[in-house]
Amino acid sequence: RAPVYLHDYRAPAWSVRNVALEFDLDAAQTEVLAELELQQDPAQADAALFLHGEALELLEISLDGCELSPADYQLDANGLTVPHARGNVRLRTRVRIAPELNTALQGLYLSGSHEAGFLLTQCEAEGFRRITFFTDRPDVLARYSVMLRADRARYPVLLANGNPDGAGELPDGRHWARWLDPHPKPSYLFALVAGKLEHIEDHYRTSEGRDVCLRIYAEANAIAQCDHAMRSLKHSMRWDEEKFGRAYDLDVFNIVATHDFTMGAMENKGLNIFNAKYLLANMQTSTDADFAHVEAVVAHEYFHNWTGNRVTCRDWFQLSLKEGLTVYREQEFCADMGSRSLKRIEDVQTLWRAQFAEDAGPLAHAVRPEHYLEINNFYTATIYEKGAEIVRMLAVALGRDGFRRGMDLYFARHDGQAATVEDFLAALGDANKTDLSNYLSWYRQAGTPRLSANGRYDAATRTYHLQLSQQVASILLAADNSPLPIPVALSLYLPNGDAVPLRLAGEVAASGIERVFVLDRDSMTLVFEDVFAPPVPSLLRGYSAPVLPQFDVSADDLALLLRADSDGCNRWMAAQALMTRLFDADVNDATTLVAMNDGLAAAMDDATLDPALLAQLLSLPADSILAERLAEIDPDVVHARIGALEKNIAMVLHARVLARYDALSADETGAVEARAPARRRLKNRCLDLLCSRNDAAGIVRALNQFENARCMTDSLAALVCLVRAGGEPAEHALAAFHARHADDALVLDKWFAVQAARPHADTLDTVQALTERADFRWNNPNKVYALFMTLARNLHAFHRADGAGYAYFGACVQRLDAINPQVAARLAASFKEWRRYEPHRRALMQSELQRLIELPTLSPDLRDILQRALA
Ligand code: DPP
Ligand code: ZN
Repeated sequence: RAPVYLHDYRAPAWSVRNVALEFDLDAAQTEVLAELELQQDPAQADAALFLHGEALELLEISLDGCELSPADYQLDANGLTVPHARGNVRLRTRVRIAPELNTALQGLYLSGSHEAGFLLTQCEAEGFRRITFFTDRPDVLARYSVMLRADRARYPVLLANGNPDGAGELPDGRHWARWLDPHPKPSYLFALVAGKLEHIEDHYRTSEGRDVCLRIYAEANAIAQCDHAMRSLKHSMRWDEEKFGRAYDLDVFNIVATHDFTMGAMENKGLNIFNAKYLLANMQTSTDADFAHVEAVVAHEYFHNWTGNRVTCRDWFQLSLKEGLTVYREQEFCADMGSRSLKRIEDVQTLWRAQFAEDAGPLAHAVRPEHYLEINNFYTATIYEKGAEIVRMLAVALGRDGFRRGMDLYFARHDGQAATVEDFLAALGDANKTDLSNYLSWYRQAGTPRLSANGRYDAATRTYHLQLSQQVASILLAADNSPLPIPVALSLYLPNGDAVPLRLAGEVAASGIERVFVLDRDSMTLVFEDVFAPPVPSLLRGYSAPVLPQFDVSADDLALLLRADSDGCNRWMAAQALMTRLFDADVNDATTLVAMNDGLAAAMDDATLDPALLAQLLSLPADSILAERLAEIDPDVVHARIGALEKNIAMVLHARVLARYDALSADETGAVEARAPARRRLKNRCLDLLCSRNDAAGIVRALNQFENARCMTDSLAALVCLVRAGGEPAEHALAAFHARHADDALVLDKWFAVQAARPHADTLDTVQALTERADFRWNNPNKVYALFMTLARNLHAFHRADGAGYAYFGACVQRLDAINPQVAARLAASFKEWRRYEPHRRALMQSELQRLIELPTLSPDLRDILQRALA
């Protein structure tokens, strides 16, 4: 395959206005008849008609009613060329495909077993070309009419995009249903579902007065777990009307759950398809975190109806135009539904753990890349999470009303179009009579920029000079390495914990205690007046820009922020900074240790503190973030230092943690209501600390919690502690958990993952043994991720010094590549930081990557990852 370059973009030579599809559905063999009304761009009059198509068996082809002979067209592995077509033509093709052999889960495939499964599609990014010949690119928007025919007993439910347009019976026990989607859409948003599914139904009346029938479809054994998703959907619909003025635009909105899905979920127009993991929820089988994920993903896919579907992407380089923007909208929705600062902390955690690591290694890429080999490999933390951070910076810089004005103009200008990042920035800027084009650099530069801050207090003049400066990422200097606009939200705190009213030199009056300054040069100095004591700067409040903070503040300053900052996110960042310093010093830094211990103790004694925020304050930064602190990563050092830090916290806070655990535990009701999850989060962090030294006091509580848990959150948290401690109680608990949930695939995923996470070198053998079980399936992405994504994060097993972890993992990637290349490529990316490791492991990882890349057959997806990792 040849790389695709952004600068090669050309408008489509051939577009499709209307398409009529007819499916004769069957798991073994499905026939697809397609009638395309094609239109040639007059400016590209000599361009041959080319349609993408892969793994299609062509049965019939005609142009404007005349059957074509093989001399009239060319077929190759990428598609179909009809050289003599000109102007406006009607092309009709009939193809045959084999859904049940489709283990890549792209295009039309079978979920579940041959006898009882159902048929469904996944077309983003380039799956539609595995269904029929088509101009399979996002800037070709067509109106679809879809006729589905299938056996009624086997496939009673027949769904496609848009509104239903009739249904009826056919001879031989077959039936039909027709669907009409009035909104022109790109092919990646096409979807159909056929099978035996139950549904729940509700209604929603839009602000425009449209009555929408909402349905969620799932297999019979899961239909009782769809209510939370339905509630989340209705909340999302209301929120998008209130916050962005966007109402839904069809008479029906359908969601379908499947256990066989490579990604999280898909926003197909009017027919969202979800990985069951992000749709089903029930207190007995789902954790509080699962509930939150369902709410977030339902919202995310719903919000795509405007940011993605009504305004789509011109080409796949603009992927973040829909994904970053939609993640931002999802984050804001969740913040409004729950706790804003908690949500922000979780989002920052994800960014630091997943995106910063990606951005620091060989797979780093810009939010808008300039080229790609395999677009499937760009559904990354950078496109999603960093993309959302850029939108957040724009929202912070423009303010709430300004951002809304900008979004209104973006929708007004581009509704029904395929847009670019430039279009987005222009709309936001024009609506606010400002030029935001310098934010394009954020989309073009890879790597995490650093922000440093140095303060100087002058007691004589009561002024405080704060110098802010940026350093672009040290790796991957892009063609564009101009300074970035970095919105810095800041406050100044006095030693007594009061915030200073902010007045810059030259201003007549102070305006507020928090302000946003945009650093758009290499460096700038802010001079604040009327500062009556040396202040502690609270910077990047709410984490106002996705930069790596390098602030010159003392441990005592951090302790002050941990105690007194009115921004929960910054309190948490202060705690994280203290812990990181202690990790750097292998806990041998008395001043920082005292500051952290006192700060955490004070937080535990503060009865007014939100328990969920307290749980976050008590949590260490992720292993992967701490590992990055070392010049060369040695997993043994990382593990030893984290253990020492954790044990210090457990020891110093022991009495408080024990008392808090017991009190929370006595109050536990297993409820789903708003404050219960926050209390459970704190309770389970306490349990974690109590078990960190393998004390009897902790283990007894974990056993007791496991036996008496009223909800999955508590049961799973206890199981994790028991499995970490190992021995007979762990074996017993694992067996009991399995027996209790043997027929629930999603709970079994947790059971697999808990074992793959056990911090021990032997976990590798455990994982190997688990793959031999009848309830493990290599062709099910959820099962594979539960075991192998978890294994890849396991410092002890994956990074075993003898290299067995790498060799086994590599062999599994190889095996998976023949089944589902996207899954294989995602797993292979786990090797991405190989160069950062100490020489011995570095060599072992490199040789495994080398072995893989020399394999005779590799999918383009996996090859792309391996090439970039080794480059
Ligand atoms: N477009 C999907 C999503 O992120 C991914 N397939 O919602
Ligand atoms: Zn999305």
